[in-house]
Amino acid sequence: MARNWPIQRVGSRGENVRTVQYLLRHHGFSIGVDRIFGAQTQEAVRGFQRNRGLGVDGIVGNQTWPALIVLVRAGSRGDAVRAVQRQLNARTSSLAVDGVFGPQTALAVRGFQQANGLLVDGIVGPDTWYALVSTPTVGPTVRRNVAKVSQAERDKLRDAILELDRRAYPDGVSLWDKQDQIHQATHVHGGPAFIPWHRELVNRFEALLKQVDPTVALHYWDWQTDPRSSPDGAGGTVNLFTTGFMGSPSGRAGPPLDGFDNGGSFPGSRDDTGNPADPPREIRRNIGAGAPALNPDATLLAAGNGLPEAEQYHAVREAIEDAHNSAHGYFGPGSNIAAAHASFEDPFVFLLHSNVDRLWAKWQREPGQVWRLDPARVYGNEGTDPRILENLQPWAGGTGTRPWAPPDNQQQVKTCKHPSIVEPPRYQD
Ligand SMILES: [Cu+2]
Repeated sequence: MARNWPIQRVGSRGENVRTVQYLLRHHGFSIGVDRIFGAQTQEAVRGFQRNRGLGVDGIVGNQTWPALIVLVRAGSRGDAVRAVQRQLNARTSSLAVDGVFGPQTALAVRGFQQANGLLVDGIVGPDTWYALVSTPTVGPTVRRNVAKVSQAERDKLRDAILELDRRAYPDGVSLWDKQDQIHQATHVHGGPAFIPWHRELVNRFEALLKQVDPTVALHYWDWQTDPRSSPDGAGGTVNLFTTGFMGSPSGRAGPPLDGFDNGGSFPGSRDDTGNPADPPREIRRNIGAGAPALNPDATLLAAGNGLPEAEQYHAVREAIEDAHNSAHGYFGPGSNIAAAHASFEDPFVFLLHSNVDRLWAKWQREPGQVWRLDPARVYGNEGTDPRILENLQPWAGGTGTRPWAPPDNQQQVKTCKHPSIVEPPRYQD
């Protein structure tokens, strides 16, 4: 099939220009990398074309792209790897642009290949290069109040969640069922790592959703509102617990989540077999009347006000976790979300946790408090706590959970101080 590589020429700007610049550097041209196709880049392209016996026009199109790209795979190093890392970061990854093709880059390449219908081999050859430079990049998405986004936006989120139960890890556990397995294996609650660990969980979950649909965002439930009549921002209300979105607010969740549980039957359920690939017996809700009785956001965020910087994180993370505990309890006796061991069997828990993360992000971004964006300072006195300094599990491979353990060995080692965790995701109130 004839390919139409995206034409890059004088005046072009953006990620593909940066890719051209990195690849020219790979081929020995000492040029700057600034995403702008100027005279210096043009001169280097002409030089490259001359060396290769191509038509010398200074334009990177169908003739020059295939000559510029090089095979990049595990163990590769240098500017061609940087080009790949930048392209992946322009989508959903947050890789270090270090020019080293390590396990994280490999994982991101595989995710990209899977999302784009390519052979999933972790190797960047002509097909993957072509997809990287020709499929549109979407900018970062913003997590918004799920009652205030459009119905289409909610549909998109629902569909992406449903799709996660149709795709599986190498051990046969679906991307959705894996979430409960992760939570069961770790239970990071009641301590300094509660908030950052759950940020990693939520970020990773959103990255999975983006493999299904790069434009989807993990919107949040504002727990100050009754999810059955949450203000839509336009004078009306939205019921989040319908067959069109998250299922029933009482009894079995049912459609559209009826494929997510075992229909209430114990035999063959995860609860019976202990196999994380089997569905849980049932997803139940028993939501109380009205909205949860919780302190307003402003009160939670002010919990550390007036304390020394080093003591503020402790105060705020406790206030947020307490409110979060009550929000879990709001789903009622016998519900999955109210049960510590079953809460991640119900997808709505991620909308609750997106809200937990929003509050931390909001606190971090308060004006005049830039120290809250600094990994060395944000946790205050708790920054030396072993729970902040240890590697986050199960992704570091320490709990034996696949694919972050043998035989897949896709370990990803990070602590709570990693920039990708301290950096707040984008939220809109
Ligand atoms: Cu929780």
